[in-house]
Amino acid sequence: MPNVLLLGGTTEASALTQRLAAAGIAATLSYAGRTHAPRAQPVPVRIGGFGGVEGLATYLREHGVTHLVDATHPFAATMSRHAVAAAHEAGIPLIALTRPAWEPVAGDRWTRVADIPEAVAALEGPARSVMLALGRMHVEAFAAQPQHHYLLRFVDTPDTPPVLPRHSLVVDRGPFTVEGDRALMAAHGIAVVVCKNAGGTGAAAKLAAARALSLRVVMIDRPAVPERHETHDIDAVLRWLGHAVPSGTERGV
Ligand code: 3Y8
Ligand code: NAP
Repeated sequence: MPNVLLLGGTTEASALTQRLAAAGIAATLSYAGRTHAPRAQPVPVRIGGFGGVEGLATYLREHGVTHLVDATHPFAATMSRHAVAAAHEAGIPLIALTRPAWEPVAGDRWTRVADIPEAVAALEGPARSVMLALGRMHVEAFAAQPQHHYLLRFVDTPDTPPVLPRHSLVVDRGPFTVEGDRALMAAHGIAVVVCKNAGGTGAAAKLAAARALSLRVVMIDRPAVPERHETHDIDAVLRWLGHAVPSGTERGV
């Protein structure tokens, strides 16, 4: 019987834990511990880093993990690199459950950039209202463009106020809605939205909202992750675990 370690923190990871619990497959969901109250899960949860590749390899061996599923966010590149290395070291199979990158559609006004520093550089110019839909970890970099009024959205109330001289803060966890994001952007007179190409459904609302308001979007491309067995389909993960998925069941997210 499989004993799965699932590296989580995404909508897809949460959808997979529901399917694993329903199938009676032993699984543990792992969070880094970035948020105060992560979503409750129908499987046991562990919270905190493993202590690098060695720590994860030791965890895999000591807990008799038979399958490693990396369902982390596409920008959690360090975790994904460690997962590939530790699975190899511990001699257990790994699959990544990811979501396709977002692609621009008619009406989108995207400026694609490679990383956070390029996103900061793309904000050169006169003061505007800018929505930083990037969470908490990268806010400091934007102090290099202090002329703007920034709208920030964090999962938790920060212990110390953000360093940007002019900012408004919204504390909200996704998944978000188009109506909600559109109203938020209109209320703050947003001219530009900065976001990561997260893909998936949990954060896509802001793209549709920006399109409806004809706003510029600075879209940060994903960091590189190592070659690995990868799927976008939850049913494929269950089949990979040796679980017969009846044909015609609902598709994974
Ligand atoms: C701790 C677990 C679920 C998963 C929900 C998804 C959707 C909502 C959208 C915006 C963008 C952002 C941010 C975001 C989204 C989902 C998903 C997703 C983006 C939780 C969660 C954890 C985190 C960590 C957090 C980061 C932050 C990033 C906010 C839980 C809610 C901006 C990414 O305060 C901090 O330190 C927050 C850190 C990494 C990026 C950053 O730099 O601040 N996610 N987000 C996970 C852990 O500890 O291992 O608390 O329940 C999960 C989710 N966040 O089960 O429903 O699938 O992507 N998360 C981005 O996409 O740019 C918000 O505001 O529009
Ligand atoms: P990261 O930079 O790739 O990883 C940094 C370190 O955090 C890892 O080396 C590991 O510590 C620990 N870590 C990361 N994910 C973990 C997990 N699921 N379980 C246990 N330890 C984990 O990671 P990140 O970008 O900060 O993302 C952290 C978490 O937030 C992940 O669960 C990710 O899915 C989620 N998330 C991130 C984003 C984002 O924008 N980055 C967006 C949504 C959700 P050790 O080296 O000590 O093992």
